[in-house]
Amino acid sequence: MKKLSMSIAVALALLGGAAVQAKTVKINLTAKEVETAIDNKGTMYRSWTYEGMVPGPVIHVEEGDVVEFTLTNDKSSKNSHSVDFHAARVDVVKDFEQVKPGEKGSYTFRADYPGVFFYHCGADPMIQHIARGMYGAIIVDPKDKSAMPKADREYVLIQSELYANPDNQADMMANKWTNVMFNGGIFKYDPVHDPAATRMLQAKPGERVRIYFVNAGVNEFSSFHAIAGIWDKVYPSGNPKNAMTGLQSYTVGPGDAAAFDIISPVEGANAIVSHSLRQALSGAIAILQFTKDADPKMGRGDNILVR
Ligand SMILES: [Cu+2]
Repeated sequence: MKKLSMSIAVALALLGGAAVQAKTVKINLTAKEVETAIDNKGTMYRSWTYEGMVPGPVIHVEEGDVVEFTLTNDKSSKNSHSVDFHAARVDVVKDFEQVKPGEKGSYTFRADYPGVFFYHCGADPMIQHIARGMYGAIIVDPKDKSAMPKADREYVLIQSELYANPDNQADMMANKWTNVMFNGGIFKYDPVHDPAATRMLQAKPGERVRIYFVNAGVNEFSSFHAIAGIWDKVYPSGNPKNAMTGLQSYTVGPGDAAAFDIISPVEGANAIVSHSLRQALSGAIAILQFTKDADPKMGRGDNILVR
């Protein structure tokens, strides 16, 4: 899998006589129209993507970072594409403008608010560009490292609906989806409902697991719940100042995101679902296995979003 190319330049600025670090982070994404698997059997779907994958790469910056962003639209693309970062405060017309095949577009923003934010294509028709797979998560770590309890493991889950025929925009407008997916796959992390599933989320009992949850939609609200568990903390938009305690479910609308902390006192499984049951039973279930033997690589490094 191609790693997100990201280079970091650190500049020192003198402000009021004190040295203040202003970090500039270069983020590059390439829009590509490719086939991707939408289930554990490998059924292929004509997707529009960032970096050839659904969801797109997880982008990780720190509160206060200046992000210099460039979108390259691959010359093999048949459509214009764009990126709308929900972590940015910019000009929708100039900065979120669509980029033609073979061209590049750039803009700069400062990540002023910590948390987890949706990013997606906003090219016309947006409903189709997102439904085909042009979405991802950007995590803005708080500058104050003590603002949230430290997570032992972190996972990204992005919910989206699957429309059988990606050319049929009318079905998207009429909300005629067939399945709801986490991270672009039907029952991707659920061997209970799909014996072909080989992947699960893992942690040890007692560990704090933080799930960065994004609802890409395009239409459905998610009632995000852990079956056999309780959310120790929920942070709407992932901002530490929004902490709520002891929740069973929390609703995340399309285009929204939140961070969910969970700790299990026992070994065993939790089933992470959208408790809107047509969504869960058509694919939006992920097993979180709590075991003393949890793989130390899971929920860390590149395994925050389990491919
Ligand atoms: Cu697009």
